[in-house]
Amino acid sequence: MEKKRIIIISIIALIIGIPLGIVFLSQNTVVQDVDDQKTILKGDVIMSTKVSRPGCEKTDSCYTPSKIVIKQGDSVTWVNEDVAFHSVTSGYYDEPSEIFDSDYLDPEESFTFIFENVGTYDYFCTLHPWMKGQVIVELS
Ligand SMILES: [Cu+2]
Repeated sequence: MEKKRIIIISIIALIIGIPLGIVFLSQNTVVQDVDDQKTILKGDVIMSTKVSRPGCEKTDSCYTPSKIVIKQGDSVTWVNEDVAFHSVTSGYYDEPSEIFDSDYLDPEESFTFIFENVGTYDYFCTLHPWMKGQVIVELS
């Protein structure tokens, strides 16, 4: 009698345990993939987590760094490390300049633009008006 009970409990444990094990395995795999991606993606400017809510503008950290100085002909790569969508769009929220526009960047997605001309380029996020940054291009 006792043996039968143990066998039944073991079978139930197996039935519950196997799917749980698969879930844990697949979760570990996903985490691994994200880690791998992060080491591959190299950005000059990062959109970090929680910038989709107002507040980052107070510490000038919506784009990190918010101001970057490069030489003429250099490129800048932005990486969206947030879990929300963002954009890198030239100009100001109420006045886009149409020099560059990343469109919506998915989490972990990046955008690169080569600056051929000297100048100061303001940019913003079309989804979050408080997100502002600047690229300063100097003579090489
Ligand atoms: Cu944004």
